[in-house]
Amino acid sequence: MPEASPEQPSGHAVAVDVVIVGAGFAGMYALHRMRQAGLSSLVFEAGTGVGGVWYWNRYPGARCDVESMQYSYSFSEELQQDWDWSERFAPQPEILDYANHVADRFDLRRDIRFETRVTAATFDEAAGQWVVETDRGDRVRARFCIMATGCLSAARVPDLPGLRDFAGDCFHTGAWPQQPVDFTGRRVALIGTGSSGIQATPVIASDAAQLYVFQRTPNFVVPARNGKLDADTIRYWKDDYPAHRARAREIGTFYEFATSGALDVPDEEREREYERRWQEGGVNFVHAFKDIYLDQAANDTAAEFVRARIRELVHDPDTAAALSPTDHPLGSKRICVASDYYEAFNRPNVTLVNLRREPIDAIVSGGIRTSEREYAVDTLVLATGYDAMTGALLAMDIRGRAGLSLRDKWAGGPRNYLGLMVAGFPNLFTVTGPGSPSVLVNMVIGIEQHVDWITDCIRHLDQSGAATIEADEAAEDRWVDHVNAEADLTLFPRAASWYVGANIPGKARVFMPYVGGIGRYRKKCDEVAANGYEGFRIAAA
Ligand code: N01
Repeated sequence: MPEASPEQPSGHAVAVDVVIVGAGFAGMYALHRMRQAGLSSLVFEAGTGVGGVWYWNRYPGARCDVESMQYSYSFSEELQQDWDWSERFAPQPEILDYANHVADRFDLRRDIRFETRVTAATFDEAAGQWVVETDRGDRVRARFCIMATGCLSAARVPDLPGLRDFAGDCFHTGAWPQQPVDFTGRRVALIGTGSSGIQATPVIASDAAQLYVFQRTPNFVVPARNGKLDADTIRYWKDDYPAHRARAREIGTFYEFATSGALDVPDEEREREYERRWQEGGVNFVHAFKDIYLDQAANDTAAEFVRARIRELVHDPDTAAALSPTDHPLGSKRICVASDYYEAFNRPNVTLVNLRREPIDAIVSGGIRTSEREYAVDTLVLATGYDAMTGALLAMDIRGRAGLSLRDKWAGGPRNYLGLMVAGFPNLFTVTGPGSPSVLVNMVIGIEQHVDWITDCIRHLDQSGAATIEADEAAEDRWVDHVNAEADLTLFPRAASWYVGANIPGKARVFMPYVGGIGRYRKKCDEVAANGYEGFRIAAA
């Protein structure tokens, strides 16, 4: 086992047991578990602080759409008892406070190198080590490399003609400045109507002189009905957190999962059920019937319910029609949860620009020119999403055996086993990688499951005197086929979403997350481990 010394000029070790890339929720927990396992570890983080997605996404209105009592670590009973959430859906600053609290409480910062971006990771076959390089000139050797780089962390700035000519301020929601942006009296253009743009719209509208929302594809938006957390809800969770967490490990997020199909019940009953969930708020709406994700006719009933609400909420019929999604099944793009989104379009200072009718010709120094007219703006907000799931990994030059490049291997879409390891890349783990439940479940649960599995795996290798573990190609092929087959049973592949890489020109169209559910997936991972890491090749030094 390499010692955590000598040191580089930066004060960090040149050799450690484990390099972890990223200090978001995954990287922080990985560091904690590696330390517990007695492994020397070093984390590289591009930001100045911990928190990952919650560090970067400081845009106005950013908050989590998983309820706060569920969106937190479960590994420490003291932590989950001590921490107090204030709202049903936690706002970004509070989640970032939580991440900082965890970093302090578990003394994580001393092994995190901030403002340092990993540029390359190369497997040295002779030494059986990864050589990790950074933009600060670090070159660190590690037996294991844990990529905790996040699923939605590579912000995508679209290739809009003239973008560089824009003379005003331009911000991407996923790389928001540390200091709050003051929109008071500003004319603002917001491009993109995914979860980020939809959350930001009403908040920016309340300050800006004028907000133009440039929409290419309308999304389904359900109301959050956010509010202060009441004492009874907090008590419900805290009185028996371990049991609730144990259940969450099987089901993911707590929703009311229905047992009947949408068309199995009379029309009035179906409407009542949608209305009840609409009034309660949150993602629970999509679980009103068991076949909403599976059957187009069932899905149509939910989609039409939402379109009817849009027509009620938005006063101008043309705007309501433009805001109504018709080109993808509800839920096949991540459902958006927001407060006062549709209502914002009734404000005199908010204008929807329908890019299907008037596409953007160019960004000009004073605003945006469409096929119809020029919109004069001072500030541009790009809510244009991410190169999801693979973008952050492929931004690094990762090379496995015989110089095999991950970029080349994944040119036709990500291939791996269990979303955890890639054949040809020994001892390199991906936390919530493509092919795992990841973005389709409460991320913290997915992260804890992966990090626990990785920790057990490394311990197993050390106890058995093994040096490397590597996914077997045949197992990888079978897993990729299984992930695709599961997705094909659902309506997910019918949308041109980031789930399939459709938002990135030239990216292979492959459905990336695993839809089979966290409980089933966990069982599979546990069985693989119990069967001596079936589907992996383990080798001695
Ligand atoms: O990104 P998106 P996001 N010209 O990819 C448009 C999570 N999240 O940051 O659909 C014009 O969903 C694009 O249009 P189109 C959540 O999982 C969670 O909003 O490609 N428009 C789309 O409207 C979410 O799904 C939370 O036609 C362009 C938008 O930009 C994921 O992050 C909050 C364009 C991008 O939407 C990503 O959400 C926030 C162009 N050239 C995010 N390029 C919560 O927990 C792109 N667009 C609540």
